[in-house]
Parts: sequence; structure tokens; C-alpha cells
Amino acid sequence: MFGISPSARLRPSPFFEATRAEGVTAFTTYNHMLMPTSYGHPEAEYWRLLNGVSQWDVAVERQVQLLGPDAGRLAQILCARDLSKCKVGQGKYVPLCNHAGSLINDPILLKLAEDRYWLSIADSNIWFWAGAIAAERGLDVEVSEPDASPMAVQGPKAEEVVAALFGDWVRGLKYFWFRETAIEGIPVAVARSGWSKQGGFEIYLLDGSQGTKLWNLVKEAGRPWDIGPGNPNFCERVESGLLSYGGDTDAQTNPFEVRMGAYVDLAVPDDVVGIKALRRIHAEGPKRHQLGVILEGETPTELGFLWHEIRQGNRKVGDMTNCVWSYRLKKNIGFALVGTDCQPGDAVEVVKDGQVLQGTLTALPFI
Ligand code: THG
Repeated sequence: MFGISPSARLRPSPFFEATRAEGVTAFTTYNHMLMPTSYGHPEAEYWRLLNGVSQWDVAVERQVQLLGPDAGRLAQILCARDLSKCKVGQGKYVPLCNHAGSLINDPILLKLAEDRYWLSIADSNIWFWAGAIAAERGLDVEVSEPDASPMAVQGPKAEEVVAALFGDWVRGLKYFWFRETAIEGIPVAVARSGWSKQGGFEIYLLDGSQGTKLWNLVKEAGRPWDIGPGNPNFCERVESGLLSYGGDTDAQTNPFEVRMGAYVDLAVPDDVVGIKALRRIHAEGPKRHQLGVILEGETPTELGFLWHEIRQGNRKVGDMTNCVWSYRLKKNIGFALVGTDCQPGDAVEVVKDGQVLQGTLTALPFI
């Protein structure tokens, strides 16, 4: 479509050269970085994730490090989920909210030590946020960006590849748990996580100068399982119902609207940012909720840059926040952020580029 002008503001991933060598054909921006979004064969990349193993540069999932005596307190103040039982080596999916209870990020929190936490963030600036909250509350904690860059290995064969590299202990890792280790002198942390429902791991590179070397080690180890390059797969994540903060949310979205209510603990202390608003929203009942929508028609279509209005009759009831051709369902599908009076089974119209498409609401996930 168009090129990208290099700039010191647009930070390269440590895996940038490796992905170029793999033939990357498209990028998106995320946390002021570039993330590969295609290697030119979307359907083959999808089936590789479903049936084999896929290697992703997800270094854009940056870490916000909280370090110091008050690191645990700051983590809890930022997160509307109870962290009191979180162990060293454990990760948790957590909603970060502002004072109004609106979602401002949905990171994975990693507890590295009693005085060291990482927030592995989605696309919004949490360094400023965490640093400001820490200073305003007078906490003894340093907020910084560590040298840590995740690479995902996803798919049903991912465990074989990661076990071949690191040993059989990785098979015993529980979901979102991780361990720090090294491979050929490269410091890494290995976690069972990743933005797909096909299973897999994330290898956090802890020395950004060794990205190409780590990429090639994983690629070499994956050869028997026919590993290949990929990226967070749009089709698979929509089919699987995984949330994209910023894509499927707007400035007013609260966690209850987007199926994150299970990760909110209303009993966390009153000093947790947004908890009072979240208790009120919960008591009143959220105004919107997230469902799926299946469009009629057999021609693959895409969302483009804007949300599409969802109507019932002449009334706007919400928005379609993503749209993709499902290779498994053979339909165009997407998420609907709609009023809580809308229910699965309801017929809706989706207004796309001036055209009105017929659709049906359904529960998430699709598959
Ligand atoms: N990897 C790392 N950091 C990240 C992401 C990642 N940070 C931003 C973004 N992705 C975080 N978003 C999600 C969203 C969903 C899940 C993981 C990260 C996820 N959810 C499961 C689900 O919804 O079914 C399980 C959640 C649970 O059971 O707790 O896996 O990809 N490093």
C-alpha cells in the first residue's frame, strides 16, 4: 500500500533483521514500534498456526518494570485484580483501568521477585501512567523499561519445539507461569502464554543485541516440525474470541463490557485506581456487552480503519469492532460491542462502506 519512513521514534524490534530475512511483507505500529503482520501468505500462515507451529516477533509487547520495596503495592494499585496470592514465577492477565473504570490496557503481569514486576502491555503508554501514580502516591518504586522482548512460538507443535530447545521442564509450565533461563549464553524467560488459543510459549529475549541469534535458534529447533514465520493471527484470534485492547475498545469501555469481569476483584482495597467506579458500574449493570456477529454472504471482507455501525431497524445498537473471513466457519465474522438488550440469535444490520449487510449476533468465542 505504502512504505514506512524510518525514524528514531519508531523503534525496531530486536528481531527486525530476522523477520526481514524471513520475507515480512507488512507491519503495524504498536507501542511506538513496528510489528510484522504478514509474510504474504495469510491462509498458509493461519493453517500453520492451527496444525503446526508458528514463530512470531511480538517484541512490541513491551514490559513496564516496577522495581523496589513498593513494587507489589504499585502493581496492586494499578490492577483491578487481586494480586495478593500471585507467586514469583507466575503471570496473570489483568485489567488496568483509569479512575472512571475505563480500560486503559490489558497486560499480562509477571511477578519476577517480591520487589520486581513486569506489566507486559498492549498498545498504550503505561510507563507514564505507572510513574505518575507512583509519584502521586509517594511510593518507593522505580518504573522503567527493561531490555525484554517477547517472541511467541504458537501452535499444537510449539511444545515440542520449545522442549527441544530448553528441555522437558517446559512441558510442566502452567498457563502464564514462566522461568528465567539461558540458551547458548542468551538470557531469556520462557512463559506458557501467547495471543492464540492453539497453545504455545513466549520466549522473552533479555539481551536485545541477540535477536537474530535467538530467532535462528528457534527456527533451527523447529525445522523437524516445519516451523515458519507468522504473527498474532487476526482470523484465529477473532474465531477464538481474544480481545484486542484499542481495537475492540474505546475510551469508555469498561472490563465488564468486554468479558473481563472475571479478572476484576471488587474486594481489592479502595486505593486501587478505578475500583470505586468499577463497583458502581457493576452495581448498576454495564450498558454494553461483547458478542460475536456472523455476516451473511460468501465474499471475504475486512473492517478497514473504522468501526461499523450495527443497527436494528433504524436504531443504532452498537458497533462491529473487527471483521475477518473465517477460514473454518467460511463466513465473515467479527465482534459486536452492543447494548445489553441485544442477545445472541438477534438479527442485525451492519453498515459497511455505505452498504447494509445482514448479520446475526452470537456468543463468543465463535470456536
Ligand atoms: N503476550 C505478552 N504480552 C501481551 C500480550 C501477549 N500483552 C498485551 C496483550 N497480549 C494482552 N492481551 C491478552 C489477551 C488475552 C490473553 C492474553 C493476552 C489470553 N487470554 C485467555 C482467554 O481470554 O481465554 C486466557 C486468560 C486467562 O485464563 O487468564 O491468553 O500475547 N507477553
